[in-house]
Amino acid sequence: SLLPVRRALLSVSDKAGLIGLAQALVAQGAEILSTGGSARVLREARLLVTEVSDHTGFPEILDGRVKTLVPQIHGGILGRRDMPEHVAQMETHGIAPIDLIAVNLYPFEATVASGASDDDCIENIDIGGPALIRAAAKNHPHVVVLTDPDQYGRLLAALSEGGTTLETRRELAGAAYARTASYDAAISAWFAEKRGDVLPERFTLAGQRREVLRYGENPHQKAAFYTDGSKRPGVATARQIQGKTLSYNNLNDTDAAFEAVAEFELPAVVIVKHANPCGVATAATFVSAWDNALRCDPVSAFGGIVALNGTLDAATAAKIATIFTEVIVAPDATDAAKEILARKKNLRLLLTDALPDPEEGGVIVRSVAGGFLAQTRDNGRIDTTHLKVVTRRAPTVEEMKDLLFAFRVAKHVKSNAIVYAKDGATVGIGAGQMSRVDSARIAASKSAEAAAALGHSDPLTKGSVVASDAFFPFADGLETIVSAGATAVIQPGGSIRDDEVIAAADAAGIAMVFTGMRHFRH
Ligand code: 93A
Repeated sequence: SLLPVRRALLSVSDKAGLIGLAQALVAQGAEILSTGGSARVLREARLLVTEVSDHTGFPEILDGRVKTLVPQIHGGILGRRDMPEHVAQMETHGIAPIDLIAVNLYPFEATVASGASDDDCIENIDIGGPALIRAAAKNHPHVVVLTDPDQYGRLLAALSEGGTTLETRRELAGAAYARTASYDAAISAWFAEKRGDVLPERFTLAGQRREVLRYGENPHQKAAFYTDGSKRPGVATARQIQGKTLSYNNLNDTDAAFEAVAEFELPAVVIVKHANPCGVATAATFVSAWDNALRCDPVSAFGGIVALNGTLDAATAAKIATIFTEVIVAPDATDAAKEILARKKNLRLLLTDALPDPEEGGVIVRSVAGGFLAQTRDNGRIDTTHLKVVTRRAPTVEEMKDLLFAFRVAKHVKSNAIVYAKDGATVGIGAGQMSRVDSARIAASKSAEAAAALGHSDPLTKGSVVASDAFFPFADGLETIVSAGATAVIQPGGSIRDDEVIAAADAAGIAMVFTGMRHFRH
C-alpha cells in the first residue's frame, strides 16, 4: 500500500534540492519540521515550516549539538503505527508521528579533505543526523528516509502517484545504513590516521558506487566502480572528454599506466597492455617519447592504454591516433590535440589536471579467500645515493641514467620483471613470468623481433642496461642479459648467490649496482 506523508522532518547540511522537496511535500499536505539552518532556507523560500524547537518546546542547545535528540522527535520516528500500545503511548506523551525524514550529515569527509583543524573535524562529526537516519531506516514500514539529494527526484515521483511503496522504503533504508556505516568508517579512519596507525585493528572499506560497469574482467562477471573520496589524481578523479564508457579492464589498465608515468620528471609516455607496460620512454618532447615507447613492442601496443605525464599536444595526439588505442590519460591536452582525437569517436580521453605523487603514502588492498590483504603503497624510489656499485666496472653516466629509468619502470611491471632500456626508453620488457630467467629471455627475444620488424640488424637490447625488480637467484639470468648485449644491470641484491652473480658480471665486463630495494608487484 502507498504511504502518504503527513509530517516530514528536513534537516540537511547540503541544502541542494531542499526547497523543491519541501514544496512537493507541502503541496501534498504535509507539515514540515526543520532545524535552524534548513528552516531558514525554507522560510526564505516562503514555505511554512515549524522549527523542531517550537515543535518540541525544547530549544537547540550546546551550539546545536543537541537539536533533534529528543523523545518527541525520535518517538515520532520510531513509534509503530501498527501497534495500539505504541500509538497510545505516543498520544499520552504528545508525540506526533513523523512519516519522512530527509537528513544529510555534517560534511565530515569534506572537512577532513579540506585540511581543517582537528577541532573543526570533530565538530563536523554528526551525532543527531545518524541517529535520525538509523531510526527512520529501522521503522521503514512506516517512515521514508532520504539521505542524499539524488534521492529526492525518486520520492517526488512516488508522491505524485500517492506515496511510497514498502519496496522503495526498504531500499532507501538499506542505502541509509550504508551511508551511516561509511560515515563512521571515515571517522574511524581519521582517528587511526591521527595516531599514525595506517593498518588499524578494524579496517572498514568504504566506497561510493560511481558507476555500474557493463561487466568485470570477463563478460560473465558483474562489476562496479567505487570511489573512496581520496583526491589522488587518476582514474577516479579524471574527466572523460570523449569516447565510449570505460570498462573494468580499461580502468584497471589506465590506473597502472598513469601511476607508472607519474614516476618520471621528463616528458614521458607509458603504453600499457593487461596492466603491464609494453613501452615506456622519456624524451625532450612527447612526440619523441611516444615514438620511442612504441618502438619497444609495437605489436602489443595495439589496443593499449597510453599515459602521458604532461599536456598532450597535437603532434603526439596525431601519432597516437594512427594506432588503435583504447584510452589516453594525461593531466591535460591542448585544444588542437582534442580536435584531432575527436575524430576517433570510440577513443577515450581522460584528463586529470594533475599527476599523482609517487612518494605519497596510503594503503592498498586486495581480496583473498576469507578476507583481504592490506599494505602501504609501494612509494619507494631509488636515486643514485642509494646505489652500491658491486662490480669492478662502475656504470658510465649514460648507463646510470638508464639504470635509474629502467628500475622505475620495473617497479610497475608484474614480477618477475626484467626491463631492458637504452637512451631513456625501454627496448625489451619481460613481465609476469614464474622464473626470472624466462623474463630475461622473453624480453630479449621480443626485442629482437621488434628490431627485425624495423629492419635493424642488431637487436635493440645491444648496448642496453637492465633492471630486475628483485635479485637474481642464480647467475643464469644475468648470463641471459649479457648474451642479449646488455652492458649494465640494476637490481636489489641480497641473494645468497650474489657472489656468483657478481662474478658472472665481472667476467662479462659489465657494470652492476645494487639498490637494496625490491619492487615486487603481483
Ligand atoms: O549536532 S548534531 O549532532 N545534533 C543534533 O541533534 C542534530 N540534529 C540534526 N547534528 C544534528 N543534525 C544535523 O544538523 C543534520 O544531520 C544536518 O546535517 C544538520 C542540519 O542543521 P541545520 O538545519 O541547522 O543546517
